[in-house]
Amino acid sequence: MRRPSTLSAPMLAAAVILGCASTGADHAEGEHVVRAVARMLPTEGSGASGTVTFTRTEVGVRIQADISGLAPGDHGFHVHQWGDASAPDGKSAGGHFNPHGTDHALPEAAVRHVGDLGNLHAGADGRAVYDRVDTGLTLDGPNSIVGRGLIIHAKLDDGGQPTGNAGARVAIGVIGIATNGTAD
Ligand SMILES: [Cu+2]
Ligand SMILES: [Zn+2]
Repeated sequence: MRRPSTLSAPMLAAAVILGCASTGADHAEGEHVVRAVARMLPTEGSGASGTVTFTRTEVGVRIQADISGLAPGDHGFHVHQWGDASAPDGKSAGGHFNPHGTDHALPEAAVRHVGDLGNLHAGADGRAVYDRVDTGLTLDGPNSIVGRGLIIHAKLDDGGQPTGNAGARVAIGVIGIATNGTAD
């Protein structure tokens, strides 16, 4: 369920502070996820597949995607709420991962869903490569995307409400901890 947009300012501030704290590498205890991966598989009727990695860096999480089998052009790319790929059409992943109940936007916007990653651009050969560092999502804490779903859509995410008008889901993956992807 989406959190109502009437989320109080103090609650929102607390959420933001927790989110920022979780990006630090100086936690007193515990193991931290430093690298996560999603194997993307085609939904029913699609031929799109590939791999996406998420690597913690000093300045954010570096996201690297290499996807093949797409229609040439732009394809919305988002972290969705649930890491559930059981439905053939990918709908079991739910809506965009949006822990702060904000509006949808493109990834460079100051306010957006945590899961808003913009678009993959596929060339004439159907291959899309994406490589950017994101400061909105994390691999630990309340903004953590580990265990969530990753979706590639049929159409362009135009930044419109409520979810960018990106259409059907053509590939789905579940974001998990990569091999040897933790550190103290
Ligand atoms: Cu999506
Ligand atoms: Zn969104």
